[in-house]
Amino acid sequence: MQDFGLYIILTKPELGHEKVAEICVRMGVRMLQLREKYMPDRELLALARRLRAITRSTETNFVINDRPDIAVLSDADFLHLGQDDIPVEEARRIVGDMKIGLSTHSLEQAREALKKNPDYIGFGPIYPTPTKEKPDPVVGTENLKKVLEFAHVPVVAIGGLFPENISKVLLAGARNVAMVRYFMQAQAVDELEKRITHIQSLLSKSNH
Ligand code: 3NM
Repeated sequence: MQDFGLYIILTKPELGHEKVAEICVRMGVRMLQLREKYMPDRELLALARRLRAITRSTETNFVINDRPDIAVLSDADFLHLGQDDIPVEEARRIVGDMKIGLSTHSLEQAREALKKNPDYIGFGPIYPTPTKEKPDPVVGTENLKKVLEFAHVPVVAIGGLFPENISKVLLAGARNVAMVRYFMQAQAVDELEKRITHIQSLLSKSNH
């Protein structure tokens, strides 16, 4: 799989899930993940299907976090699994050959995860973040560099990323970045569009 650049995670978006998804499609965001840990299952499935409808046949891949069942039922493009979720081998029995991404929070976890042949791995938290309930210890950009050296699939840097601190992450070699608060806290459509454009342009500049 090729690097995909910006990876947007939907967790309680101020603008609403559908609105953010529409904007991501319009702006060519390649990865959009639904991550709502506390939504009742029935509501989550219905939302996942609406987001699938918005992203279907577009450049925007639709990713379901944590839930192989919801990923299959909503016909998602990817399932994303964390360290405490169902192991990838077990998830495979549910999702078949669906693409899978794995979260990792240390060099050791990254090495182990890569043995499972995921389509990409997440690596973080790069910086402290209150977004995750029990965040792992910060990994920092030096460890990110090391993972980028040995990973043979795209690595998504995540955790505490904002425009103010992202240049160090890009200098470390990151080609894919995921951010929750920076996008979810945008209060207006034009503000979200500006934020997406800003990160997309930083990513494309650092690619040269
Ligand atoms: N995963 P924000 S950190 C969902 O370390 C998630 O794998 C992480 O949120 C990891 O951009 C994180 O608001 C939250 O800091 C990132």
